[in-house]
Amino acid sequence: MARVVAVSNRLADPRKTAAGGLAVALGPTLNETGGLWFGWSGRIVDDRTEPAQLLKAQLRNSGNVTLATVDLTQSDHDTYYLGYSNSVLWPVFHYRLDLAEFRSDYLDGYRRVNRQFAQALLPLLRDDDVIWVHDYHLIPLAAELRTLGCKQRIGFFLHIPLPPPLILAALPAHDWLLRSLFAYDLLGLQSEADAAHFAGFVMSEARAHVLPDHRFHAFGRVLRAQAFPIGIDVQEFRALAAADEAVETWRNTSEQYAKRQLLVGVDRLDYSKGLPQRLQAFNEMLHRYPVHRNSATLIQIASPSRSSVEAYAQIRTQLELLCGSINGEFGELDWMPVRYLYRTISRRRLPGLYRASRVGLVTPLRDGMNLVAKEYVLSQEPENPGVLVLSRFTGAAEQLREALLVNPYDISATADAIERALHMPLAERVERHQALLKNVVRYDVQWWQRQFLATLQERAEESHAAV
Ligand code: ADQ
Repeated sequence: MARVVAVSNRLADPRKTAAGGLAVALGPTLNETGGLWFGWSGRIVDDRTEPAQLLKAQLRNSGNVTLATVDLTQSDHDTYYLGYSNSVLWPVFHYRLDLAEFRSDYLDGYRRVNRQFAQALLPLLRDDDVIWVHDYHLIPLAAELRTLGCKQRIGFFLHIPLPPPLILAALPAHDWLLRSLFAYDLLGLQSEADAAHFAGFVMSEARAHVLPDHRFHAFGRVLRAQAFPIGIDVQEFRALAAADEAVETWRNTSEQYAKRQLLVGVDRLDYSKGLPQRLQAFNEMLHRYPVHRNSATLIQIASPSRSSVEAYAQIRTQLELLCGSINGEFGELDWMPVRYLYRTISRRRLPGLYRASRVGLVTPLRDGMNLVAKEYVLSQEPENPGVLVLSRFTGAAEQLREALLVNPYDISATADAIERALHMPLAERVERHQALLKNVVRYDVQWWQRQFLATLQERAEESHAAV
């Protein structure tokens, strides 16, 4: 197999345990192919740093994998990362035009950093590499690489949702972004809904021709675009679940709540995750179903995220107010309905916490996939599983049909679903869980990366054959 080159905004050392995320997904393939992983080092340097220094990647090895990183200047970080990536693309792609800050300096910074990344990556590439670029920070990377003469196969995976055409069309630079995507050979999306939005967008905005096998012809190039729903590393997570820390967390939490019913939410603190609506639904459930007072307890873990972006600071305050008001209204001397933790908890404890919880609440207003939903399912005891309450607006909802699917905007219906989950008879819980588990195990992260890379290589062979 050809050498795989992964590119993402941040990278993690694949050899470090519990690295999670992409490191777990890509680590083995990068290792087997002696691969390269390129991205931002996480360091911010002075604006007066010599351009030549910014274009020279720092290399280090992790097993068979080469990690190549570059620094960002303060102004590049503020415009490319906080600005265009997280204050324009993130809100717009999560259907939140109201939160987007369309500033031309953000777009300039985004273009500049993508160009710099391409210039720093190019000298590290070999002719037969397969390049896999990840996420919204790097949409124009392939176009920049092509301008520099790069002919290798390049695939792109979008981890966040792709909104409907009319929302995308509100982005001031949407035509440029769309053209940039056609510099890739393969575009991977999380869900069929996202893939349909892409098809609608290229047909209306670029008059693309639709070809067989998910391919589109526009701007003189052919791009294959289809859904590759991401999964979790089932083996890794099962090993975490069986290890001491998870078992201990499960025992302690179950003992502590032996007479109560636990609900759990684990999220990055982000406005897309629907946290205020979740708390409102829980509040309404306690109002309308008094039987759950002094019993149903929600542990909500929200890890700090992008706190220097204004919209994130606001959601944090809103959440703290809501938790305080629910606890003030329903709390007793020996019971608080909501335990809210504003922190990241160790990945090693997560399976124990999920397993101790009768209900998993995953209710984003919009989410590309949502891996917490899959982790929750995998952590349950098959003979006595908990119930997943899942927003229909997550990519995961296309696969996890046997969850209790909810519309998180409908507070009252979500409150009813939480009530139903708390009361669900064992036989129904087992039946739903079996179906969910089958899906999570079958479509794991290895399946995802194998499918994507095989499709990317297939495209290459076909186009070579066609020439
Ligand atoms: P995220 O928005 O970060 O990812 P998610 O898919 O839920 O969302 O993944 C989060 C990961 O971080 C999970 O493994 C979870 O266990 C962990 N995590 C979250 N909050 C935590 C906390 N408070 N403490 C400890 N661990 C926590 C983006 C997209 C998603 C898409 C993924 C992968 O927004 O839609 O599913 O990428 O493609």
